[in-house]
Amino acid sequence: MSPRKTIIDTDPGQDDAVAILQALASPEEIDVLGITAVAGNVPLALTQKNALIICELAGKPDTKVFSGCAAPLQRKLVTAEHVHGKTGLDGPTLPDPTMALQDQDAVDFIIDTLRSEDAGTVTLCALGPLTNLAAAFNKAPELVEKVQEIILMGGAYFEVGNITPAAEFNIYVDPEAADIVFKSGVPIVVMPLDVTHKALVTATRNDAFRALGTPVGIAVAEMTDFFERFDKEKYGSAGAPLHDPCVTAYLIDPDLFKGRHVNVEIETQSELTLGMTVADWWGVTDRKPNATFIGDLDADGFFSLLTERLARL
Ligand SMILES: [Ca+2]
Repeated sequence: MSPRKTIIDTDPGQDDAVAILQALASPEEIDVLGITAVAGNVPLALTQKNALIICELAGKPDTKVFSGCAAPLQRKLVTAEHVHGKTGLDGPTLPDPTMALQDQDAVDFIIDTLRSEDAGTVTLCALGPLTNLAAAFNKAPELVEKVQEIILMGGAYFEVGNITPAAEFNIYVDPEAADIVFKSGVPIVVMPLDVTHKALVTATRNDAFRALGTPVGIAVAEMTDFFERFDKEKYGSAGAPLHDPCVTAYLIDPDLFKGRHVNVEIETQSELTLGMTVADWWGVTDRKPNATFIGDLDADGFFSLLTERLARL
């Protein structure tokens, strides 16, 4: 099989960083056409800078990185420095990037790519709020049907919320954008908290990253060390969940994951449950399935794949 042409839309974020590293280390499966930054975990000025830092850490300074939307479609940006630190990449000390952003806007890059590539050959991986994708769909609705698949980290059903009691961060930050994406008709695979909370970096797994002894392995271990203090305190879990790498791992080996094809709707009105992903996991409505909602993964397989790929960089 030839590698899937992929655009990675992202708001790095330590877990975004690990996902980007895994993608750039996996050219047999993933052809990274470009990385589009969006505001989310931290403001856009930092997410785009962090994307450049990660490409340089990966030794892939030729990767095209684009700057996207600085704010959600209709709302004020909510950020998550309480999880990711002031820079979004707190943990390791990484040099400022020397590579530059592309001149083109991220939304226009997504549109131009969909326009120029054959229908059904471009996959969109979304690791942050869905603002850039929704903006592209709003601007060029005729291109929506050309998307092969959207694989996104966002939402939750059984785990419910992490930024509010009802909502997961990426969907909560831009629920109107999420609503557009989930109503788009594009085949969607969702990595909700239900599965990402099972991708836990235990001490043994983090030692395996560190034991790679490479700048990438050590940086990933240090990022995870930083990231996990939040989840250990909040959830009492054995380590940090690697949310976003679930998306890139799915691109490489979908058999690691199990889910159901169900209807997922986004709450955009209620103050109480804004950004909730209402997933019809039990099939109690006759609403049409629009997404494959993942619920479980082979965690050991996931971490051995990730470690093997990071070792290549
Ligand atoms: Ca992210």
